[in-house]
Amino acid sequence: MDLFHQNLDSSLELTTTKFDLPDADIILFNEFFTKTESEKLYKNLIEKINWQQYTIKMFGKILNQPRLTAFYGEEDKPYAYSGLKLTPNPWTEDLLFIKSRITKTAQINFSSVLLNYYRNGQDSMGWHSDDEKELGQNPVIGSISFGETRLFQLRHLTRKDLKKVDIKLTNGSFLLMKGQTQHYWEHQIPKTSKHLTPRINLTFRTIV
Ligand SMILES: O=C(O)CCC(=O)C(=O)O
Ligand SMILES: [Mn+2]
Repeated sequence: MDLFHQNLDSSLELTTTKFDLPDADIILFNEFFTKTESEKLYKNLIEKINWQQYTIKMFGKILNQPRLTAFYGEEDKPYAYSGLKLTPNPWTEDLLFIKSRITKTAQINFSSVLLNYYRNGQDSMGWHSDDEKELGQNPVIGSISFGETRLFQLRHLTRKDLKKVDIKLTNGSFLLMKGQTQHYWEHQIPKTSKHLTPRINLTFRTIV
């Protein structure tokens, strides 16, 4: 059993994938956080974050969003998103640790983070671009995942000749989207009937 796990571990290397897509600038760093760091952060975030169940209005009905959400960051930077006005909770030690680790690579000082807690395969996020006006002209989005692997899909807004892009976001990975990506592409986390354990995603943003 130990040997099996050892082999598995040594086949997982820190890999960097730069996606060759038109009108996009997307890089994925797998294993950006070590397994030990990821496990600890996953547990801490589930326990300590001030998770909220927000609602959405759809077809005249008030429905629960299919995930839990929290917003943290600089206190003078509220965020209007998906019909909600989010007031930030103050940074925590864990969030500042994650932010400091990704800042060097992203070369940007993120002001805020939106956290999503996908409890199982039925939790999801629909197609959207992170293009709210508070995020400025070319938003830089630093996306960190802990826990269960989920499929992250991208599709071009106008180029119907381009195929949908599937990216697996694994435990400890860091996906960096910048440049014109949010103007030309939208993304989603689809639902799946597979039995999945929880996943936490953090999208660091800069509110100007
Ligand atoms: O969970 C994810 O990987 C995506 C989250 C996302 O797109 C968002 O928070 O805007
Ligand atoms: Mn998004």
